[in-house]
Amino acid sequence: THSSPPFLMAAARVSNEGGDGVVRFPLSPSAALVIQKGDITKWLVDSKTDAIVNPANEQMLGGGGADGAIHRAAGPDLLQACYKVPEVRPGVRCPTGEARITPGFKLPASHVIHTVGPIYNVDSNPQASLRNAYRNSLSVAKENSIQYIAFPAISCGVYGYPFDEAATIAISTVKESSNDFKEVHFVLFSPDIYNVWLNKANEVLKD
Ligand code: AR6
Repeated sequence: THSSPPFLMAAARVSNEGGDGVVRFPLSPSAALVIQKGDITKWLVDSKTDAIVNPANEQMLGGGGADGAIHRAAGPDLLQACYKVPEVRPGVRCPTGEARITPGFKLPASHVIHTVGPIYNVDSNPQASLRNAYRNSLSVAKENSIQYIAFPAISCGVYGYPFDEAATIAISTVKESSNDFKEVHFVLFSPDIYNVWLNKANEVLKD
């Protein structure tokens, strides 16, 4: 907005309607991690090499939460594209921890990377599964020459992952692949989760 301090204006390549609290952490001379509040379906960068990550389920045909919002904003073509993703076993297009890419259709983002985080109380190794969801999303992004990518807090809604533990995994995993991207964003809908992520980034990225 017009009232943003100049340093935040410079940091915010994003024009995220309704988004605020944009905080930028430089990871290298050419890469940054950006944490902000907001709705990931509105995330917009001035680039065609961009993607948002959808916290989906293994069936990959939509659902509630962010998944539902992403499908509504993308329009029905997204569901058609999801149907075309081959099943790896009956009813499963994207196993837990893996990732698949589709176009973004009516979304401001050019691509959607669908990933499936663990159901915290069901998965036998939720830490490994959550790390895989972030890692595989980033590697699918890299394979598709994505330079700007936005994540929500995968598994932190319906799937019940504790925020603090999820933040540690999310931020440390992004840090590992920071050289592959210009900007990795976390777009966080819930103020509680935004605060946890910000504190964790200050802790993990301090040096
Ligand atoms: N933008 C950013 N974050 C959002 C948005 C949004 N528009 N809407 C919700 N969130 P969840 P999960 C946050 O439940 O835990 C679906 O039914 C939300 O506040 O969307 O991985 C799928 O189909 C929370 O912090 O995903 C699966 O069945 C975070 O996004 C299942 O839910 C993730 O919450 C996946 O569960």
